Amino acid sequence: MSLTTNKAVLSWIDEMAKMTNPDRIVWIDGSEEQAEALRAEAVATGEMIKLNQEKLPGCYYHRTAVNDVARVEGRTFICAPTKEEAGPTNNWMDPKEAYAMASEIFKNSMVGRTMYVIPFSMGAIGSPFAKVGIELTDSIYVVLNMCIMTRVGKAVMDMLGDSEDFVHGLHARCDIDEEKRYILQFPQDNTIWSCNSGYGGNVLLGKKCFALRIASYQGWKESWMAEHMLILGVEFPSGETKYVAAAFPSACGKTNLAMLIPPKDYLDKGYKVWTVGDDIAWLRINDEGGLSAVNPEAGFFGVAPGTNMKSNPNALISTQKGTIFTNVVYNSAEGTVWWEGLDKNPPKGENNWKGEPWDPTTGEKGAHPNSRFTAPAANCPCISPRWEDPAGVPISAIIFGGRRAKTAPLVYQSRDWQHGVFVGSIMASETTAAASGAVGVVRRDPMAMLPFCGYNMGDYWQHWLDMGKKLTNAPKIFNVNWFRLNENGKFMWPGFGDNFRVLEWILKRCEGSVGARETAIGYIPYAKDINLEGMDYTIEGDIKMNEENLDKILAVETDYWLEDVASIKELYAKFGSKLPRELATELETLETNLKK
Ligand code: SAT
Ligand code: MN
Repeated sequence: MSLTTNKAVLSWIDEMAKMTNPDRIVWIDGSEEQAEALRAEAVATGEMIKLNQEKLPGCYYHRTAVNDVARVEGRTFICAPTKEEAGPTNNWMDPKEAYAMASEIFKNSMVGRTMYVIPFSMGAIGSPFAKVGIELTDSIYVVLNMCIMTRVGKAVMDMLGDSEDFVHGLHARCDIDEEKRYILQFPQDNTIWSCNSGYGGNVLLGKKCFALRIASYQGWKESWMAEHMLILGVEFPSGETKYVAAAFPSACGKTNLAMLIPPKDYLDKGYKVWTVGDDIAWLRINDEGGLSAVNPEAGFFGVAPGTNMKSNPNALISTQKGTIFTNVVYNSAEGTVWWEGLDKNPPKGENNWKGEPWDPTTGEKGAHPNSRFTAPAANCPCISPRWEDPAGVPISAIIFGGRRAKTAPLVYQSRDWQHGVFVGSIMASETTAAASGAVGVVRRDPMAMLPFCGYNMGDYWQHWLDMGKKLTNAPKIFNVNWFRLNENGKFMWPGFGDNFRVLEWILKRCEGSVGARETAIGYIPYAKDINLEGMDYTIEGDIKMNEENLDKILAVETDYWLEDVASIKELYAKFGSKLPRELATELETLETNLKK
């Protein structure tokens, strides 16, 4: 039974079915009955394991193939008409060649299998931000994950009506052959083809493929922005809430920041943090000439290892019902799950994520480092009352960040929007060799969009600059670095809940109620203006966090910055004439300022 009479939809499904040749086609209607039947089927075939329903109601466990545990950037392509449109930071394939090559792989790939048709909305149904996608897949695991991560079912097709404006997503597991694994985005065709994977961002096509790669292209064409950003709200004791959006490369604690719990002193005064989203923000110009943002997703696809009641209780609580766990340790005796960093009691006599016998006392990891939970956002104890607001939330500040051992101060503010775009474009993170005190290998990751920008990043930067010109009430742009190390490789800032103190300074800057020191790189706080009250952090030995030590994390290290300038020049050189002139000017200004 089809959920639509939309001719464009039906003829496309027909065409894809002719190619993949499934035994049957099943529409996903978003009902609990259908989802429950699919769960039962997945359990019967061994695709999923039902967990202890008393301890973890509605929760399931899944293992992927051993060769299929993460996104594959090397096999991800932007299939734009020309290589220049994909730009120097993306893999490119000619669309005709890509379709021809992949058609051979998809051909008859669903013989003996079911093709599920998943109509999904990114953004709350009916919101002016929302966009429709349809994913065809032969994986029940994908169906059930999409039902958590997006809004699925009949209402989506009703919203689409007879429009042709939907993302055409095709996924087939095929043989999970790494050599034939392709994640192909065709931005000009509103199309995504993904084959030979069954894992996360490769196959949950609403997430990185649509909500970032395709949507970033749509945003460029339609004057909005799709960004790799969390969104959170800070509620003040007065009851007023201000929102920020923040972009970080992976492994910088994005989910932790999104669900931050303020230090006790603040909680006692009535401050609170609300989560709107932990990974993706879609931003549009609002009536006030500012930017409003929605989280287009409906769930969290979070990294499990390291998540515990201390590091992120809100995330852990979110996973206690209706959640799918992937590649963590299955505790078969209890019907529960475990991962490194959950607690100090790994189960004994169980198998690791691969399903092999595993002895935790050897130090071998039981869960894959990129093992995940897929949890409904509605489970989150601090989910914002406005997380599904169709109009989005107004953004006061945009925050960029990275993991830098020495170079970046704890926080600085850009001089204006154009400078802020520059600050985003030079974002970088260091490999955690930095943890041993050495400065790690720098990977530049502009706006944390390096693997997610669906078109030429030079055009993307120009789009940021152009958006700024349309904003009369633009968010202020900041950069943070929670990961500054001292000479002995010790973290100089505690991170986690104490990051709230930096958020407070940022929001004070937005309302103009606190001063700052102008430096070569932008505005830096006076140490006295970051509240350290009630903070009890020992950097090392008896060196405690105080104003004097805070000053050290706020210092601009000119030599490191000059090294950075050289590396930024290398990045910019790749773009040739696509590099916006404004960014070249900002880089010159930075260099001149540093050499003064
Ligand atoms: O697998 S996902 O792309 O969804 C998550 C990630 O790798 O950032
Ligand atoms: Mn992400």
